[in-house]
This record gives sequence, C-alpha cells and structure tokens, in this order.
Amino acid sequence: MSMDVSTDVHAAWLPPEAFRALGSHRVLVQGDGPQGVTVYEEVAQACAAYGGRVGRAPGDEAGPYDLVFALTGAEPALPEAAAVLAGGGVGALGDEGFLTARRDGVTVVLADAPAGLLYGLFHVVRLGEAAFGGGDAPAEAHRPAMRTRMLDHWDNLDVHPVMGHVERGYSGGSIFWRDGGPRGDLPRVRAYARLLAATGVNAVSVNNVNVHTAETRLLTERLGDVADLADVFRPYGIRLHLSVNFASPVVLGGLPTADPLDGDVRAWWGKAAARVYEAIPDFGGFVVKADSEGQPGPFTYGRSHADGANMLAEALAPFGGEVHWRAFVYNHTQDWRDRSTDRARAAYDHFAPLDGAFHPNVVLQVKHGPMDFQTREPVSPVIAAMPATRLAVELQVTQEYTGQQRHVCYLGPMWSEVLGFRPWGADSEGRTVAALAADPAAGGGLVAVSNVGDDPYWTGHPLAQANLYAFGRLAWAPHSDPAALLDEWIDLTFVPLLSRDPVPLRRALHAMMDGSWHTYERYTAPLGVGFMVRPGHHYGPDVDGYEYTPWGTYHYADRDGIGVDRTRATGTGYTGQYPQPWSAVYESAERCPDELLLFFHHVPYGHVLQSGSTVIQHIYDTHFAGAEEAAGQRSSWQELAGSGLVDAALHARVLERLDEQVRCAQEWRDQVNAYFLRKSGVRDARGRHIP
Ligand code: GCW
Repeated sequence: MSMDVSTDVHAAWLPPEAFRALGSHRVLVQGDGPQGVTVYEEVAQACAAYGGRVGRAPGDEAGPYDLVFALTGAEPALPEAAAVLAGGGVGALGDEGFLTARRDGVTVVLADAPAGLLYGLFHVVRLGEAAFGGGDAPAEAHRPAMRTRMLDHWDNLDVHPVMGHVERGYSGGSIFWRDGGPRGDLPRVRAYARLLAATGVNAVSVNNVNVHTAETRLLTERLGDVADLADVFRPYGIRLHLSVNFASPVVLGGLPTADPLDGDVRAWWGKAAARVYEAIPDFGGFVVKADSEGQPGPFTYGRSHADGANMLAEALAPFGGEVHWRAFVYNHTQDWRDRSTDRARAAYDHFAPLDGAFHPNVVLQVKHGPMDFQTREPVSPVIAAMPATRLAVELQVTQEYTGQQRHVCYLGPMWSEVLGFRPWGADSEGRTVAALAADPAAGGGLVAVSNVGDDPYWTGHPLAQANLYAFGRLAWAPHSDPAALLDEWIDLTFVPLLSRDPVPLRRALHAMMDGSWHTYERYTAPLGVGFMVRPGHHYGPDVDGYEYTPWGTYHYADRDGIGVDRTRATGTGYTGQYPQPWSAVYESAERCPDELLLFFHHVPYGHVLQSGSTVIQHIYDTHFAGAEEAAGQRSSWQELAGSGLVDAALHARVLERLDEQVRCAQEWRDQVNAYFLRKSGVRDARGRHIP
C-alpha cells in the first residue's frame, strides 16, 4: 500500500507516484509567502523522487525549464511566462485563481497570489504527463466558484461519554485532539492539510459545534494549541476557524449573562477576538450553533439570532473575521400528535424574517435540506428566501445517515443535484443553489462536515475518501460531473500505482460507486420520508424508532397510508415556503417528484406514483432491488481480489465493510418490507418471500 512514511497513513489521492510527471521535469518556482514555499517544497520532493530538477531563478543550473510557476505581480523572469502574461486576456485571477498556458515548449502557471500557485500545482499533478505535451496552448483561467470552501470537524477534545471522540465520526479518533489536549501529531495534520488543498478546500473548523466545557477553553487558555494547528494549515492556504460556545462570557469570563446586547458581554467578545488575532493573524472566524439541541443562544435573553450573530460579527470585524452562524434551529421537544409543529419549517420560520438584519461578515450556514442530512430531502427553502443575507450551504461528508462509512455511498451525485437545483425553476437564468452560495456579494460558500479521523485510511471505509475529494472539487467547480470527479479520484489514488491497464479497476469502481447513493436510498427509508434509523446512533433500520419521540421526525404510517402532509391545503403549510414553481409542484401529490412524495404528502398505500407503481409495491420493489444491488457491489469488488489492481490490505478492508453492508441492506429490506406488509395488508404483487 502507498503509505506516507512520515505519518504511516494511506496517501489517499496524493501518493508519491501521482507526482511522477511533475517530478521528472525541470521546474522553475517563483513564488513567495508560505504557499510559495510549499509549492517549491512539493516540486523539490517530487523531483528528488523522479529525477527532475527544481530551481528558483531562470539562469540557475536546474534549467532550461519546461514548467514555470510565477506570480503576476512582477515581470516573470522566464521569457515564455512573460509572453503569456503580456498576452493577457483572462483578467484578474484573484487571491486563489491561476492560469495555465503552454508557450514554446514551456508549461506556464501564473497566479496573482501564492495560494493560486498552490492550486495550480495540484492542477498540474492532476493532468500528469498531459500537462507537458503538445504545442502552444492559450491561457486558461481557473478560479474557485465559492470563496469559502470549508470543512467542519465535529471533534471533541476527549472521548465524550455519549458522542465519542468525533461526534458522528466513523473513522476513529480526532486527528487534532486527544485526552483533553492536542494530539501532537502535526505531521498527520500537515498531511491532511495537503490532501485538502489538493481538492481546493481553504477553511477548516477544528472542534465540534456542540461546544462542551473543555472545548470552550480553546478560545482562551488553549488558544496556543489552536495557533499550532493554524501554523500547519497556513502553508496549504487553509484558514482556521473555531466553534465557540455562545455562553463563553459566563463560562469563561465569569459574567452573569451572555446577553448579546449587554455592554460587558460585547466588550468581553471584543477582547477575546483581539487575543485570537494576536495569536493567529489570519484566523477565519467563529462557527456557532446557538439555541439548537440544547446549546445556549440569544433566545435565553429574549434576543434574536441577528442580535447574537451581529455581536460576534462586530467583535471579529476589525480583524477581517467572519461568523458562520448555523440555521439548524428547531424544537426538539415536540409531540407527534401536534400536527401544526413541523421541523421542516423551522429554519425558514426562524431566519427568513431576519433577512437583511445580519452584518456583512455574518454567513448564515444552512443545511442543504430542511431536516437533517437525510438520504433524500428537498433543498432547503431558506436558500431562496434570504437574498439580503450571505448564505453558505452545509453538506455532510461524514455518513451519519448514509451508511456510516460501512456502506459504499458516493455522495457526489446527491450534492450535485442540490447545487444544480433552481429554486425559481428551470427558467431562472442561472440562479442555481451553487450560484447563490457563490454570489460575490451574497454568497457564503460551501461547507461540509468532515469524515476524517485517525484511521490509517483517513475515512474508515477507504472508498469514502471519494466523498471528501468530491466535496472539495465541487466547492471549487460546482457544476463538475460527479462521475468525472470519481475518475479523477481513481486516477490519482489508484492508477499511478499500477503498471498495467487501469480500465478494469476503473470499471469495477464505477460499477460499485456511481449509483451507490441510489442503491442506499432503495433499501432504506422510501420516497423521501426520511429517518427510520435506530435512535441515537442512527445506524441500521428501526421503522418506528423515532415515530413517537420528541424529535419531530415522523413518517405517520398507519394502516391506510404513510407520509407527512406538508401542503398548504391540508397540512403544515411547508410547501408555501418555496417560491413558484416548486411551491405548486410540491403542493400537488400528482406533480410532486416520486422520490419526495412522502416528504410532502400523506397518501394511501395504493396511491399510484408517476412511475406507474403503487406506493406499497414501490416499497417492496426498491427494497428487494437495493439489497440485491448491494450484493452486486460486493461481487464487483470480489472480482478484484488477487488481481494486483488494488493493495491487498485495502481490498480486505473494503471487503469487510461490504460484507456488513450486504448484511445490513438485507436487514433493512426485511424490516421495511415486513413492517409495511403488516401495516397495509397488501401482498407483494410478485409474490416474493417477506420474512
Ligand atoms: O445531524 C445532527 C446530528 C448531531 C449534530 C447536529 C448538528 C453536532 O445528529 O449529532 O450535532 O445534527 O448539525 O448540529
């Protein structure tokens, strides 16, 4: 297996072999600052391994050069690069963009700022030999769509008695923290930063949004530990963020209140922010989960979320910091009999009226769906409802509800659907979710909960690395084809290690992964109804597990039908939170897309879907099919055994997970089918055995 010797972990999409083409050329690096140094070091390392040469000045002995990295600020010293610069035509590249061109046998990478050179470097790595061949090629600009491309870690400093070391983490312990303090494995953190930079990620938050006592102190006593991490992330162009406890002035400052309008409280936060920036001058800002699932917040003091967020924004503003304020606010003590309270409505009801009230350095961080990272949800209506607020869309790379990294579930296609969704319909001239999150004035970027831990494969399930990779790449270029991103990941992770035809490997991985989200959906909760997982840990089936709990996650199945009536006509009115045409489409049981029918409507089991099947028959068919597909994924992988196409240890790890996936998929199939057979009394039209 390709392991990074310094950290003894899997090299993921940056095995040394992926640098073969780069490292066998003569490369000039003219960049400064921490990221410029990184580019030089990366190239030097690759050249040392593959016989190329790296230099810093055109005349030195490493030349003549066939690849140059240079900044646009000064006249590039290499004539080919200067000619590309003089040719102009691509406009400003910004803080992170870069251009590539080929001139007189030299590949040219230019950027306005060092971080751009870093992204240019990884672009060249992705291209491999193709970066060097052919005649002249005109300048091609590459700029990230989203300004902020951020991963949030739900890491605790220690093992939390209920939530473990990493809340909803399925890859072992935290790579940052251990036993209440820093873990101290900075080479591992550096390897992580490097992997993230290669996907385009530029921000990381290093602690859980549920900020417990020890973690609250990261803001003060433990600031030095945070600064140490920031130092490691900086050379890879990644800014650090911290989740903070809204009650910090009380918990840490000994004040009697955390009221956001109280003068002492505001002064406390101002000083806290100043101290943070003294230690970490390029600190990104705070992430806040307030008034949510037991976390403190402004409601305690009768204040609004704008009051709370703006107070923190004011503290950070003098230093250029931002507040990522989460919109995940809902009532988690409801009664299933109360049909007027609808958790799906909550974020919109709380936040839409506050549109325009947030300071410019507040980013409202909205989960992509209205509930909670289910396998299938409609896009959150909040995203279209707040044009005067900067919005970031939050995804979940960690597979809390999508198989917990025991099941193969490639989420690129799901995120792609979300990002490509047009809240105002097909005619809405480019206003996709991605365009809203990327808007230079109103966009807050793309955020996701990381799936990484101290597991040697980073992500528990080695194939779950593809989700982390795809997230970063989609944040950079949201309209990328997820299947093409999968190829990119395969071509970096596996192919450079092969000395033979990679086609069978690519074929097997695509067979397993392309459709794996749909497969997972087929054998779990049907038609967008959600949940049906075991309470607490959220793994495996329990159809009624949450049905009578206070969490607001119900499917309302009874002997006559199933689904949640969220219509304006007879239900909770949630469909009214969408603009047209979706408001009307979702309101109608006939027009609502099948895959979301039970999210929006309560229908009889005999209701005929647009597919022509009835709801009950659809449940049976998809559950039989999904479990069978999971078995098919395992067969695809088994065919690779002994082929030499993948490392034996990695093969074994994936196979062990697939065995569990196949078992669990059958359990889902049998529980769901038996439950609905019993409830509805309708037999499977195809007469299959339902245990
Ligand atoms: O998905 C839910 C999880 C919680 C999590 C919460 C959130 C960090 O079950 O574990 O808490 O969402 O997003 O805040």
